Amino acid sequence: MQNLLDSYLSKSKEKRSDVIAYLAALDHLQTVSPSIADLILKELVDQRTYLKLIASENYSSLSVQLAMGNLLTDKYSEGYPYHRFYAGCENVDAVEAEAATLAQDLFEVDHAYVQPHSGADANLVAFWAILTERIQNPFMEKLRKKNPDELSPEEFEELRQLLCNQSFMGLSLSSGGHLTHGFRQNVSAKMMRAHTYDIDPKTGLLNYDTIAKQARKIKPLILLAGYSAYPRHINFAKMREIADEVGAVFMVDMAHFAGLVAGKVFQGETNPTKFAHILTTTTHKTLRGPRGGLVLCEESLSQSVNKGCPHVLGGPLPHVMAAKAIAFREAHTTDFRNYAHQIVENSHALAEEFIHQGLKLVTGGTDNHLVLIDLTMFGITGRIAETALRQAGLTVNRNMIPFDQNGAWYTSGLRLGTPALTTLGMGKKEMKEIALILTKVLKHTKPETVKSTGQLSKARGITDPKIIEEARTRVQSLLDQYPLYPEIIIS
Ligand code: DSN
Repeated sequence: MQNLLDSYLSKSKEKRSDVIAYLAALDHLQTVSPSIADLILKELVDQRTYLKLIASENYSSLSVQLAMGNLLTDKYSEGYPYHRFYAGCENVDAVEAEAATLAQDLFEVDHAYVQPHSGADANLVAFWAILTERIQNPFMEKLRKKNPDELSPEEFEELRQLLCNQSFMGLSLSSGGHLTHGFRQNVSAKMMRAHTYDIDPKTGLLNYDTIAKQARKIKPLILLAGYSAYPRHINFAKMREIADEVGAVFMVDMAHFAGLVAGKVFQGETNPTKFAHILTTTTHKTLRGPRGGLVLCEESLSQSVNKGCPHVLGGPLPHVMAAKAIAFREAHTTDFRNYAHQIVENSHALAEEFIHQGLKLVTGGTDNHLVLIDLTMFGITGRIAETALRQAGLTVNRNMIPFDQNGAWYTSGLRLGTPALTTLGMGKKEMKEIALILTKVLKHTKPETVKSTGQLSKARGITDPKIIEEARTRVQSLLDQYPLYPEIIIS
């Protein structure tokens, strides 16, 4: 069994306390559970072996990771700061309050709720708060004055029906929206009446006039903006105007681009915090914190949002809230702002080279951290491309393109993002090289023919092995120049 701390101390001139603590923890885990320690190190090796181009992933700092590995995990703390259902929460109160204050300052909003375990949870908390606070009708006005325990069975049933009958509008999955924005099989489409809006089929862009027309017809309680796979800016000022015109609450899910908001890349009409009544995000994507969620809102929604646990969520994770506080502090620095700007510069560079190579990109380019490649010109599905690229040393994810004929499993697109590689320090030159490697692999990949049917497979492809080998060598050269967590020395 190797001793990671000894290797570091003997091979490195620097003696960083975060590294020492981190490696000592891993060494210890090797003694209590060699299999788990081994899997953690295997994951490190895996992440070091591939170029990570998954748009929703990143590499968090050792400090963020260290903040999660401690006794805070042992504490139950249902409720919210200074209002708990358990005794002995004074320190968790302070942790949560500090994380919330840091988030409020970072995003310049009235209120932050740092408990959600994920972005999907954050969306449920936000939906629930809006349903609780913003349905305008005499029945709800009456109920708001009552203790919920005092509702008669008839009133309770009427309430349930009323909640299910509320409408919201979100971007459709096939146009780049998230599952929780009203995808039929998601709970979001069942707890309310979900209506989705699409991008303009001609331009691939949001058309605010079309969205406004749809909103006037539907008059949703919630107008939701945000995406998982839309490579362009959203004009949040226009979306807010539409919401105001139809009397909707304007909610933004900025899970993908919260780091670009925190890093002041998205300003003016592209900064959602200036226009939304309520915002949600994950904390682990461009924001580069621990895996988790966050709700931000104006004061009038704060009380209901704070009741996220126990009304919507299970017990908070105080150790993760501590790590969120560390990440929000990190995001408050000039370094982080430079990082956020570089993410977008890198994304531009990637897109430019793809276009130069003749590839088709959805919307013809990007304004943010992601690029969506339309693979139809190659005659392969996203699934085939994803597998070929993984063999070549690139981790990407297949994704639907708007109005995709191949559905969500096979898809006709690839979504690439620059947040993780930018964390490693890569810049425009490396993005160009990556675009060249990736294009070459795609050009030399063909679908297999299914013997039994004679049809082209959507799942299996063939790539020239020489091309894979060449790509692997070029990928390795990039990985060698920009190592992941170089302080963790595995012999
Ligand atoms: N799974 C995330 C993504 O990859 O975009 C969204 O939840």
